[in-house]
Amino acid sequence: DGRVLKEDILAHLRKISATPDVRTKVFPGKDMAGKTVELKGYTKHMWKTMTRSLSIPHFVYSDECNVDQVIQCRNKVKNSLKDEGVSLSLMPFFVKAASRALERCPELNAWLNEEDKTLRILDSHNIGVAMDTSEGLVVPNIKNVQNLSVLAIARELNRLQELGRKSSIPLDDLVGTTFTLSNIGTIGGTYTKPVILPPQIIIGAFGRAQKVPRFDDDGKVVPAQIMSISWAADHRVVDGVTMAKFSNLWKHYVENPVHLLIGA
Ligand code: CAO
Repeated sequence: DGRVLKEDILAHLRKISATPDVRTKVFPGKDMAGKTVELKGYTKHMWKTMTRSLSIPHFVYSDECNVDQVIQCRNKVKNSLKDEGVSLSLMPFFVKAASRALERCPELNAWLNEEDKTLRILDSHNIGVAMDTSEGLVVPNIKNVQNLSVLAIARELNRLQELGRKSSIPLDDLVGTTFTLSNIGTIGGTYTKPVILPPQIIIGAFGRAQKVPRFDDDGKVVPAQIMSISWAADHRVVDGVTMAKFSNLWKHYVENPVHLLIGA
């Protein structure tokens, strides 16, 4: 009579578990099957840092950001910069926006000392960029972003990406990070919850920008490039209002990138 009975499900389960195809199915990465892989390099370091992060009470704050203007801005100069050997992506704008927002919220550019229960506020905006390399995840930083133009940040990022490709980022580029950004949107994914890298107290992450319908000021539906942003803050020392204030500032700079092009 069309009903699926318990016996039907059991019969189906017996059938699929007895099918040789299912049991001996070959998955991609077959050569790795049965092998024990030793954790090394960047992955070994990730184990240590992420285990330490587990003890941090994460407060996650998410929003969306319209990246229409910043994309237009980048597209206007992308090709001419390429001729000069500079690859300009969106990331240098995001990094500069973080530095501008930190100028207004200096208490977020800080290291937490858990033993002393003190917060060391830092002058230099050494902004770490999570980077996917053949050796795994690594987070080199761009030093003194507060003194750098968007173009100078792009050059630095290009240098670090080149070193990352060769897995030869020197220690000096890996130490002293005060604030971190992670752009998983280069690969995919709409939302992500980032994990703080102690002793830092904040990390930001971006999803993939996508063209979606939004209302304009006149109530008309218009296409907009929207990117999700998520900030994770150490809730022992950062409250939600401070996080929201910082996020609004960052968003303001990215949505109005002309402000990023004026000054350093
Ligand atoms: N949405 C849509 N497109 C994006 C994007 C986003 N959020 N971010 C970058 N893009 C675009 C870039 O503009 C570029 O476009 P073109 O091909 O038109 O030039 C393209 O994606 C590739 O960018 P890229 O990777 O060359 O450079 P980038 O500066 O944007 O990113 C870096 C640099 C280091 C962030 C990136 O290479 C990377 O490694 N991302 C992965 C980070 C990661 O692993 N995070 C997870 C950490 S937790 O495990």
